[in-house]
Amino acid sequence: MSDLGCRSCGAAGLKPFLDLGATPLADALVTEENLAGPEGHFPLPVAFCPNCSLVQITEEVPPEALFVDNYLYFSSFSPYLLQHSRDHALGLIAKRGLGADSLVVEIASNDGYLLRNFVEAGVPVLGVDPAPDQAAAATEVGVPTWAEFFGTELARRIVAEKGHADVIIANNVMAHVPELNDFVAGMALLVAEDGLITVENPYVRDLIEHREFDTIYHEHFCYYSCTAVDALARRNGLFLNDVEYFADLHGGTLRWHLGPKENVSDTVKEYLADEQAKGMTTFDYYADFGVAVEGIRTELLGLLGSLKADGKKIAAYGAAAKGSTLVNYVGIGTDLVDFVVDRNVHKQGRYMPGVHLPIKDPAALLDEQPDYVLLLAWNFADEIMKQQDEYLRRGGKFIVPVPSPRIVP
Ligand code: JHZ
Repeated sequence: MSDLGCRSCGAAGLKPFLDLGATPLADALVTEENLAGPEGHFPLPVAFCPNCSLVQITEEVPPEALFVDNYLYFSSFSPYLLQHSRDHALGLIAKRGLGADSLVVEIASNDGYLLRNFVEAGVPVLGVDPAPDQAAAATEVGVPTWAEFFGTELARRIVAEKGHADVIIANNVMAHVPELNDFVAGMALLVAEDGLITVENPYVRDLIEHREFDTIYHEHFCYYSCTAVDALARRNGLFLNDVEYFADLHGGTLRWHLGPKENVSDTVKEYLADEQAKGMTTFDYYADFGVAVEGIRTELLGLLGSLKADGKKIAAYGAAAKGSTLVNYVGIGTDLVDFVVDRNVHKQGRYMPGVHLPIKDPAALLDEQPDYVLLLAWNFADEIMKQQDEYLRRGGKFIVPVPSPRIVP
């Protein structure tokens, strides 16, 4: 347990409520040559801050080890995410009247999946992403990208070279930074006086209520409520002015609108009141989560074990980071699951961290027709099931692990 206090407000007295044990780094997929080599395992304890309501992990792996070496997550493998991102970009262009004189900066711009929509419309952009392969892929599709970590120091350099940003977008990255206040203060420095910052992240309410424990891993330092974001923003000279909800994105995502001027919408006020009413600002809301998660482990192990005992063949879908948490925490090795499939060609041919399930092309589902497929990327259930209609038509079934294991259809 860290004795440094809360990552956001600095208060002491964090209250632990879940311990996922020592797990390997979720995206550190193992190559064939390294299978016999040593693999780091790191503790994964989760705590709540009674002062500012931020949920956070209290162990720290250096960000370079998480996002620079061996980081294989490319955003462009989900058509659903691409459409969501395009809608966001086109909406911003229209609503903010963006054009050739504007500047849009995206932090964690990955392979340019989002910024390319602005480029297409003639709006100048800058991507920021420390992952070298993703930054190179973005540059190749015409999205200028600085392969660096974002914070106040980089924000100053961007302002000096390019001016202030009319729009800053930070999707699925505010969870990924250990120095939260420096990150948000950086956005406050970079945004224009009348500019807008949009930040997307999975909602901690959905994590708890839908038992999405597998979205907890070392890359995700924090798990946000509106209450926690509001406090974090204000501390750094920004205001949480609006919020949108996307139920189907990453298990339930919020898009927070932050700005340098206070103009708080009724929707934000309703979310803040609702979080109070639900008890999300108190420890009790989180207290039973560990027991619920242990229940999922027992149930899933029982289900997979009995299917195996009946001679069934089981595979898995999605070499996702969340998949790594799940198979390692539950203890799902090659004795239960033969292989994992994933469309990301960079992941194929490697092995899941820790348990070393081999990763194959999704075509293996039709070639080998396992009886069951454990859906590790459950957040893309609709998309994946549509794509696997032939596997289903031939009698295949999926096992969805959360909120509690169930067989579909
Ligand atoms: P996916 C990611 O986590 C990355 P992960 C990151 N850590 C983050 O913060 C969260 O999202 C929010 C594959 N796939 O995106 C692609 C198919 O094979 O749910 C991915 O490898 N076929 C930054 O890694 C994996 O599944 C498909 O049809 O937990 C999904 O990983 C689709 C749609 C995906 O999240």
